[in-house]
Amino acid sequence: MAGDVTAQLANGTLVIKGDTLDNGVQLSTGPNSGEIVVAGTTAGGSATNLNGTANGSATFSNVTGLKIAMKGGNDNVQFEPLTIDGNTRIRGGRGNDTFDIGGAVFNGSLNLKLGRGDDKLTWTSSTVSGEAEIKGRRGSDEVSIASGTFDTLSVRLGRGDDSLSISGTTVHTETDLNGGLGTNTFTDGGGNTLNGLTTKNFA
Ligand SMILES: [Ca+2]
Ligand SMILES: [Ca+2]
Repeated sequence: MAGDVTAQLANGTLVIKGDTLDNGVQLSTGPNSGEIVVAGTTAGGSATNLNGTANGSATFSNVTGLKIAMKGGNDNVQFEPLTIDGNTRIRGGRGNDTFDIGGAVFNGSLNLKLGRGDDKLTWTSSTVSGEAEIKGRRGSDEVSIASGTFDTLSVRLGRGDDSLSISGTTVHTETDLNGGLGTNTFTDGGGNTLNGLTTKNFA
């Protein structure tokens, strides 16, 4: 069972909610300017209902903010190339969640909480214009950032043995990297300009 995900617009904010089962959701650009398509994807071996339709999709326009809460289960959140205007908040919740963010532009702040569980975030060629905050909790989290562009970047990995790798990435003003409790590794893959860099709690 891959559960039910709802996607709806509330006062301009696109609100996507999962349930306690494994959910898969993909966000991409629609055929017309400014459109965002939310689709259910297969997770844990079965289709995810998107607004009641197995691996269905829904298209939204005039989106001025984004909130995603996946709740329990092993969830998968995927961003294809798209632009999100306004602030974005993403909650992985409990379970071992996977986040793939590729070619996304966040015109605003980004607050991404991986939640408990062994979570994996793969960030490629994506930009945040406002403050970017990535937080893990209990569990062994794996965060990989390649070709990112940020104004400020804060990564806090919480409890568990976590790993962070950053390559080809520019942070304009402040970079705060904290592995949290546990035995953590930070890999500088090169090609980075990390202004105002502080690193803490990495072996
Ligand atoms: Ca879920
Ligand atoms: Ca999680």
